[in-house]
Amino acid sequence: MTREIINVQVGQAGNQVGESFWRMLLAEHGLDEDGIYQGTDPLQLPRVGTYFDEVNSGGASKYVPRSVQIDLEDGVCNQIRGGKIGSLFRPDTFITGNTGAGNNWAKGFYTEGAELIDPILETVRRQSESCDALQGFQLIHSLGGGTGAGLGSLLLSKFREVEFPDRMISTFSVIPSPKVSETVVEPYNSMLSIHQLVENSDLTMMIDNEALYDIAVRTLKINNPGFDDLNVLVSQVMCGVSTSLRFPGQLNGDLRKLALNLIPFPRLHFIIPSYAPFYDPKAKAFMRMSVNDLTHALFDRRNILVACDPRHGRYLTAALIFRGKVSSTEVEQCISDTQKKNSSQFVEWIPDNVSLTLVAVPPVGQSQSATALANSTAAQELFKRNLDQFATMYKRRAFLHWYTGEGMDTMEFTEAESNVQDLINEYQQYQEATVEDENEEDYEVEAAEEPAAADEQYEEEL
Ligand SMILES: Nc1nc2c(ncn2[C@@H]2O[C@H](COP(=O)(O)OP(=O)(O)OP(=O)(O)O)[C@@H](O)[C@H]2O)c(=O)[nH]1
Ligand SMILES: [Mg+2]
Repeated sequence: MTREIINVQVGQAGNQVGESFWRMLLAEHGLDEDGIYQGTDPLQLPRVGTYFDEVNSGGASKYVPRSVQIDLEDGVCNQIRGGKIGSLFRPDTFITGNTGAGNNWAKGFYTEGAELIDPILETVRRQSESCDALQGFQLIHSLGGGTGAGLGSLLLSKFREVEFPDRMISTFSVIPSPKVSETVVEPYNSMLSIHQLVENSDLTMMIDNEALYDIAVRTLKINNPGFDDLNVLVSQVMCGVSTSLRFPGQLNGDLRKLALNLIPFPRLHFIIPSYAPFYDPKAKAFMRMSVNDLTHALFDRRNILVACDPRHGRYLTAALIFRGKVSSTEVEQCISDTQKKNSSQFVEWIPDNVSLTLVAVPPVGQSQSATALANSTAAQELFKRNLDQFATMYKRRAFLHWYTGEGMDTMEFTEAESNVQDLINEYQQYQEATVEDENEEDYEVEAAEEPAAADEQYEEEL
């Protein structure tokens, strides 16, 4: 049975990335821009229902994105509506305001965004009612602005605490980089968002604009990459990540199974994706890679979507997805070789921590590809980068009045700071942990801490 996912895209980055993702998804499932099936591969339709609703249109089947498009200003959504695939979305799934959140997380979470929450939840509820067996949500948003970050966080908390407490919540979260944007308060918005994601997301795929920018310049040879260029990369990765959810395969067939294999501890659900091949479209020769090359590329820093170095950390778990005609024995051999050669980079206290999915359908225009989802302790580098930028300004309380002006308490900044610091410490603790740990008490402390943290959150809610 196909279990449905509802896509929710919020803010400029959310909607622009989302549009690019939907276009690629159409092509992958053999659907044209009107949602009519034109494909030839019998594997394209059996699980198309993961992301599309099938509706009857004049006797023929039409496939419509199960998606809600949200923004506090209407520019980007209007562009999507008027664009190539604009008429594909249900008109009543666009929800926009006209003020914007002006890069202010507090406006997205507490004021402007909060005013829009009822119609949004109403629309999401309606989408969920037409599902047979909703598995959960996928939120696309940036963490650096006001709407995707603030209103996006508010939505997650409503899903988790009120509307859909037992559904899986996954996010594709675009992390800000000074290479791509110059807004000074981005470290604030992004820290406040991570603070929320720790509690209210089950599985967060981190998409770091810094890494996207480097891949576009270095591998794709684009001198001055724009958002369109970056978003194609994101879509490739999103299609890679969701492959096992959309096509028949043996492993990780839904979000819960995927999360089960990837998340050994509930707070540590921040996934570092990598993908291969990213290729310069002008250099077609690069497109064919051996299984060995693909496997190597997945663990190569240059193919990783987060600007961090996995060699500085250790892999807790990883899920690898290979697409196209590849031999399973060959892939298994390559993975096992990689793990043996770099054994110190994989924690030894989770045996078999790399799972493998093979899907016969390759991406459009390619003969094969590979995606990795890594839960690596190197994620702490990204959080440290953010924490440092945050702390430098927060020490002087710079720009804080914009947030307190929307009724926000500075306590929330302090809490976000210490929550992210705790997260970094947890990654470090598991990075150092061994099978026979001398400090058994550490684990007991850790085990006792988790329910306490949950209590705290519970009290806050009250
Ligand atoms: N990869 C990518 N990043 C984007 C895109 N658009 C914006 N960003 C990044 O997202 C951050 C800004 O957030 P936006 O998504 O523009 O903001 P918003 O959610 O619309 O919120 P407000 O405009 O502040 O109300 C910056 O870090 C930008 O670099 C996009 O299309 N692709
Ligand atoms: Mg905006």
